[in-house]
Amino acid sequence: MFKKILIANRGEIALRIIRTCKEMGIKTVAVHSTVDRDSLHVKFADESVCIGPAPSSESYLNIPSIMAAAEITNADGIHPGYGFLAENARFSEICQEHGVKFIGPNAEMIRKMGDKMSAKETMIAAGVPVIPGSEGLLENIDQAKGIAAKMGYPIILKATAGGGGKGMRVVWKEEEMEHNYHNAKIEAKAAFGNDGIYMEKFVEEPRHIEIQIAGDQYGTACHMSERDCSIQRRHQKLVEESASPFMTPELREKMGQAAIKAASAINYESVGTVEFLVDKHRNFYFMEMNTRIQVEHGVTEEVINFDLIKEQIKIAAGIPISGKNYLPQMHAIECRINAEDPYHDFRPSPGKITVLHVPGGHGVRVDSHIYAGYTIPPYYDSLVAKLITMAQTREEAIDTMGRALGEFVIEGIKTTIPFHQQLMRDERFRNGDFTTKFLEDFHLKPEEE
Ligand code: MV4
Repeated sequence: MFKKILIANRGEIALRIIRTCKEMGIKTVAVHSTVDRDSLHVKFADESVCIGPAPSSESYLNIPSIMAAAEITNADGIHPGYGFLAENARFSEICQEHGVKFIGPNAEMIRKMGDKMSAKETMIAAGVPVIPGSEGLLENIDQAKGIAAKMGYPIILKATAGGGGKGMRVVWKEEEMEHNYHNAKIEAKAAFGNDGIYMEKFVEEPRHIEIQIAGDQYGTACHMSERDCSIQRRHQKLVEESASPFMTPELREKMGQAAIKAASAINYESVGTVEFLVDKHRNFYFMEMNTRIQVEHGVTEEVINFDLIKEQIKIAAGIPISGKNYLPQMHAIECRINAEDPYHDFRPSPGKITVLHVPGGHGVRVDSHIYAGYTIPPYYDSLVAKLITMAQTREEAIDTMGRALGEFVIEGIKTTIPFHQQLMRDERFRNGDFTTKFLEDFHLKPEEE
């Protein structure tokens, strides 16, 4: 087992990892930028190292600085959290070259899933359902028009180096193909330095349902059921839940087995997530695989009563997993509380938290790094807390969420709390009647002051 883990991250996820390390008797090293000097992850870790100035390119993405911090503190493992270096294949490789275990998959696994077209080809070969589309990357506009004519419009153009919604273009009819094709390529080149694009049939009003999986170093893989992440705004998830209100036991079994196939196809080692699009007929299609722990992992932890960070660390240490699959025993919902103003297009609202009251009581979990007097810096993501509630039924979990949101007091900054309060009262949401388009038609009522 590891003796000392360096956490190459900040905020709530750094804290989350430190907590599990403490329970496992593993020492922790926090790294931080100059503006994060007073952060809780620094205070809660056994040791800390400043790795650079505020911009993440010079601190949390600064590989030489992080490797130096691991070396001087004698860390034998590095946990990347999510974001930053979590899916950087080169970083995983560098850790390996320096004899420090990267707590996540190796470079080859990250690369296989990082290129979306090759990931899709791997899935086809493994027998995992994928969205019908081009075989390989598109070569020219005429070829693109030919494939689209055969398949039928609408279609979607996606960057092979993209993911998470970046660099996508929906094309509704042939006249729109030419400029979308060009723009998609230009955008992809600018954003990823790779202009490879491919085509898929556009699935209208799908649900985004993902399966949590784990694989160990000995080829065993299992699934831990689904999370429904359909409540998104501009590809930013705002609410996640498990079980999905759209799920059936049969579909869960089928999607769980498909996710295991996906993980096994690359001999996946660590915890990970296989994302699927699910259409109204409950057909499901592989979208992408995330080779990291995700923001929303907590809802799965609550419904299966299991510490995913502990499992991830154990897998990295070479401990085998049991191989059994996990089914939801509860219902859990997560609301992302961001430092954003939901009344003004969710614009960022960094600044000092003057007053703070955190909700508690039965069925409530709060994962957060904030405290009264803490200043949210403008340099990083706007997540300030993950509020999770759990209960026997979905309806009760929503009611508990409504109650907990009402207790949550964060003064000094704007937050997404009022948005979530209105969402929890929305009839369609309460009925589980939503797709990824839901928030386009959801309009916040004016402020109640
Ligand atoms: C799609 C799609 C419809 N059809 N692919 C968005 C994120 C990226 N992982 C893929 N995405 C989509 N791919 C086909 N063939 C619709 C989306 C999509 C979406 C997916 C999940 C959650 C929210 C979304 C919002 C808009 C579009």
